[in-house]
Amino acid sequence: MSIVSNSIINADAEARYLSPGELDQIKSFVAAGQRRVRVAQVLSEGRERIIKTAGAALFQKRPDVISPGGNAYGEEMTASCLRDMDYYLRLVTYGIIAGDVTPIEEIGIIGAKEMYRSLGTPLEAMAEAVREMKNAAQSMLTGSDAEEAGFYFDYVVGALS
Ligand SMILES: CCC1=C(C)/C(=C/C2=NC(=C\c3[nH]c(/C=C4\NC(=O)[C@H](C)[C@H]4CC)c(C)c3CCC(=O)O)/C(CCC(=O)O)=C2C)NC1=O
Repeated sequence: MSIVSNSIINADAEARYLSPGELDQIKSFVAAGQRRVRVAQVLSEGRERIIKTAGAALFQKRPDVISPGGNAYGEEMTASCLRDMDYYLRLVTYGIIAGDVTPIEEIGIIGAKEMYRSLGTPLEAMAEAVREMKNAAQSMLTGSDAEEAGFYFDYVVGALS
């Protein structure tokens, strides 16, 4: 949830106006809005390149996952793997827009580790895939834009590790 809806829910629960502290936080959220939209746009438009580059880097570092017996072995499984990378990249753009990791957490993190364990998907390789997407994404961004995006990729890496 974004800081705006969160603050409103908290204030209304106590039937009060937004506090000066809440208004200050909303002010910084709004001030950084253009940057967040710009970063999410770059990642959305660059999604194919990001996934292609990151996928190639992952399979080079972890050839075991696409080798016989590997979790992403075979055309169909490799496609599922790249699709999962696309899922996480999409969730990262949600986080960037919301200025908050909650959408990522709710959609893609809660229960994810257990799910991957039951599928036999190596979590370190999944985290590595997200790290590679961060690298690919950061080559399309500069300065504070790269930093902004990096925060959300790092969150996913940490949550899957
Ligand atoms: C948006 C929230 C969301 C997520 C996160 C999600 C993940 C997700 N990944 C799955 C499978 C999978 N995920 C992978 C991924 C990989 N295997 C590897 O070795 C690599 C490390 C990695 C790619 C980087 C693979 C190969 C499968 C298929 C496994 C199988 O069918 O046995 C499945 C099982 C069902 C299916 O195949 O669709 C789910 C639910 N689904 C969702 O709705």
